[in-house]
Amino acid sequence: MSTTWIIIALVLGFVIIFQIAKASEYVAILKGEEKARKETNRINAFLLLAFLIIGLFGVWYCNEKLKGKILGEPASEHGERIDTMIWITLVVTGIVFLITQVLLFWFAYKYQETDERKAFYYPHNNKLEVIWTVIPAIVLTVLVGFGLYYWFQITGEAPKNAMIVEVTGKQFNWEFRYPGKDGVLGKKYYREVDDARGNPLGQLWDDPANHDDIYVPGPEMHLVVGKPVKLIINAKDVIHDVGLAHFRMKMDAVPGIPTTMWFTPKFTTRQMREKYGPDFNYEISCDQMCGKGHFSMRGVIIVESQAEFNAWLATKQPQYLAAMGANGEGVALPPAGTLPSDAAPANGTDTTSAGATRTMK
Ligand SMILES: [Cu+2]
Repeated sequence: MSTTWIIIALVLGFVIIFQIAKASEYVAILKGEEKARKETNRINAFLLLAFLIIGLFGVWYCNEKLKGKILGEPASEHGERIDTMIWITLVVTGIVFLITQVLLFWFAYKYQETDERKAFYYPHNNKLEVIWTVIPAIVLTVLVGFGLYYWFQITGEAPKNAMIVEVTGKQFNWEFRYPGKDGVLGKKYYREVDDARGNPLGQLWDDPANHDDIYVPGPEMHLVVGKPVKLIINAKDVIHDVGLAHFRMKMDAVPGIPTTMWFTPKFTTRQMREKYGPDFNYEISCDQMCGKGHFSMRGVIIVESQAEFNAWLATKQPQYLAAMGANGEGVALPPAGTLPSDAAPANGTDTTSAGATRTMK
């Protein structure tokens, strides 16, 4: 039904425009072709000037209206660099934007047709072509170079003292895993994923590194202020994306390919609330359209002191114990060595982060 209406509207629109064009043609004939053209020219020149003034006012107005409403100050050192790059890019392109737009519209107005002046025919100039090709090329190269330099720092090796948190995306929430006292995440295998048996991440219980790993089902991830954190990112079903707007970080969560990124939170959640109001929360959003519930993949990051973090972690039990409970006393786990922990990744069928956790050891 709505398609029919759209077609009717389009046809009507076409007929109206056609009639207006016809009518203005008759007017031109009545007034005299030459006079009508000059009049249209004058009107167009004036409209272009008006467009310039209203347009520039609009740019200023939007900026004024939205100032301070976007992301606030970056809450990580990486974020500061990202913001610096955005500012440099905005200033450079902003200056070019202003100069070119003002010239374009002002010239169209100023040099409109008059009887006293004839247009100057100037079809080509090699020198000018070279200048306006080479200068933008150099500027863009510098900007991209800056970007690459920072990108390699951000995605490069995390500092030695970094804490590790594993983030797993699934439809539709985030799950977290902390490595426990040994600082090492145990191996996983996707076929072991079994919520009913207390193993939502597919941890391999014959790997002792798993015995102290702490599973946190979300939506809260806890981090320590001033301490670098390395995120090891996984997905269980489709591609998700860990989007940390306040830290200016984002990284895809891909099934079968663990990705990483690291950053250092600069302010605690409490400090940010003092600045931005009591409702402030660091957020994890899913930045990849991942299905019907995509919008609901909101996680919250609590940045706190080391002592607060330790106290929080102390309230959690290793998932190993929960899984043992879920299996029930007397129900034996498969004996060590029978799980496909080591053979599987080598033949390429592994779709967990086992590969990543292994290289970290
Ligand atoms: Cu998602």
